Amino acid sequence: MISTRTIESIRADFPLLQRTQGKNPYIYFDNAATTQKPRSVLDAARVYYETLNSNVHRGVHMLSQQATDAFEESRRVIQRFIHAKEDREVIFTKGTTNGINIVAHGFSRAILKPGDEVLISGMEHHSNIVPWQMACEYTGAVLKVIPLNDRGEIIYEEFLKLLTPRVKILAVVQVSNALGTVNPVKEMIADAHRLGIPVLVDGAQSTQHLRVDVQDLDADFFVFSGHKVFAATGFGILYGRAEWLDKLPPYEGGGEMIKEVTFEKTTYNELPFKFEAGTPHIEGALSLAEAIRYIEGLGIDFIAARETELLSYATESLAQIPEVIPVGTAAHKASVLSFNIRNAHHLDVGTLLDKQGIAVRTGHHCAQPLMQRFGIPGTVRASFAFYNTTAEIDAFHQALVRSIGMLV
Ligand code: C6P
Repeated sequence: MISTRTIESIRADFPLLQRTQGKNPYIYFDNAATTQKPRSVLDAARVYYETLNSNVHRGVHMLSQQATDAFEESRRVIQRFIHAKEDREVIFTKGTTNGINIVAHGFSRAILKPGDEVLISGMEHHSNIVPWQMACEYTGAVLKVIPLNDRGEIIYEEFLKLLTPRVKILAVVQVSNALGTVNPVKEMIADAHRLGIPVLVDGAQSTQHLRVDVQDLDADFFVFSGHKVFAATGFGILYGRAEWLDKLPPYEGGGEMIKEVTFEKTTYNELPFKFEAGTPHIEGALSLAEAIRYIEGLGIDFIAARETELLSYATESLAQIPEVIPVGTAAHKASVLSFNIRNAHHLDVGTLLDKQGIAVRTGHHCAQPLMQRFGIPGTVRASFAFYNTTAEIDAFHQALVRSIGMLV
């Protein structure tokens, strides 16, 4: 726990949080979709273009070398943040979706055979379903799904039953974007490893809320997106244990990922470059490193504690409204409150909240199979970051009551 700063001074770091709608401050409760950026992150991208702009790993000239140093220093900042053993295990990607596709493609080319199984959970985002379905389609492997209970938690006994030597990879989300459920991934990884099964953890919704230590988790792969961690869009991380990354073929061919090219044959570059074809998103890397410095300045434990408080305050607040039907009531949750309003459509609720200056997300949240499990077309989702306040939650409560008055 670090921060002793006031919430007002923290909010002042985020230009977008100064926006208003009409006379009221704008309330941003769509942090699971993307987070707002502190000024230091915005400055990192601007300063890069103003003082360092050049291509990395390519030039002998001063600018290119300085840009390369800053770019590779970002990799080490990210390595330390997620506690990876080596910086070559940190692959720069376009985001979570891209990271999962790189691994699923590698498994479809090098590992999966007909009759093998890929195990995922019933609460996965489409980006941790579709790439595996494609891998199964190409290889004849079979996709298996861990069922959920009515609270939106993995049924652990069912998970253990599905964990057989036929499973060649387990791919599971650490925090569900649609329910907020925090999965016991450390325990799941230990159980999978007892059978020698590698595990990919989708950290898109966990890295910004919880302390991530890939070595302590013993994860084989861990993916997340910069834009959900207060940094730029279009940039993310695939962490992979070096032994695994060495085993998988590259995803894209092109510049940077090669050692030597002839028309007859190409040999591939070492890690991490084997998976980084083409000119990278340089300012994306710099902005993520800056966002991590910002997070570390506040303290990830401070962030986690503050968000736990906000989530329980909001949960209690909505429990006072009889028309609210919560969706996802797991014992262990992070920062996401999904719900429906009895006899109202989630889209109408979201639209009325928007008219009152409150941004929430509505719909299936890119988790259609999960919505099917609950027999609903979608939910209203409020998702919080450390810069949100209980006063905003009070305003949200009042706006929701007004919306319900108009709808039911
Ligand atoms: N969820 C949401 O509003 P990308 O788009 O690659 O940065 O992240 C994909 C992704 C993968 N896994 C989980 C658990 C996610 O939540 C997301 C993105 C956003 O919930 C946009 S759909």
